[in-house]
Amino acid sequence: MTQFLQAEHWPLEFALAGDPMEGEKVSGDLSMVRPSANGGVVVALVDGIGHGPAAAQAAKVAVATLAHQVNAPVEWMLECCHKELKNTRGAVLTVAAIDSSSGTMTWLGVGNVEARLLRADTLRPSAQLVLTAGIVGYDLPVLRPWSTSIFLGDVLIFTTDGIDRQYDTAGCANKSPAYIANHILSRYNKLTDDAMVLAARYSGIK
Ligand SMILES: [Mn+2]
Repeated sequence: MTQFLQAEHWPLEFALAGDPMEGEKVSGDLSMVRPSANGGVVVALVDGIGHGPAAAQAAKVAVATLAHQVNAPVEWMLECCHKELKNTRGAVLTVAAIDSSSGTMTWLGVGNVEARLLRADTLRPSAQLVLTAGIVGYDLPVLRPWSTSIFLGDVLIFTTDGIDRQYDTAGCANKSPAYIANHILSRYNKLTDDAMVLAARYSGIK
């Protein structure tokens, strides 16, 4: 399943590729991309603990909570999710808030939703988010968001743990988000869990 989505006036184009674990009808992996104030955008990928309907329910609660907090600091988003997920299985998630006015991205992850930032300018080093162990809803660690500059054409990639974390992006930096998401899912789906890839290219405010 691959979806390519582009909303007008959003500062990025993005695509999702994902499949539930074999035997499951619903995926416990769920993404959110929403515009925020001043031409910003918030990108998140959530993995409900385990798989199946209870995992999907936890992921839905997290995404709904994030959607209400897109203008808040990312650590506040996580704290709200922690509170709202207490009556669910819990989830792991990574969120990135892009501020187009300053060209800055602030990202934060609890658990193992991996996040990388590939640079359009190959002279700039790629970045990978340092994740903190924990489960949102049960065990929230000390939250340490990181900020980095983001440039036009940079590509943000989020993957849940159904994707081999050693995935290779050689040749991907200049491809479309749909190509990148599909490429990673088709080659690196471990098939032992729900799997989802979110790829987004920062295009700035047009
Ligand atoms: Mn998982």
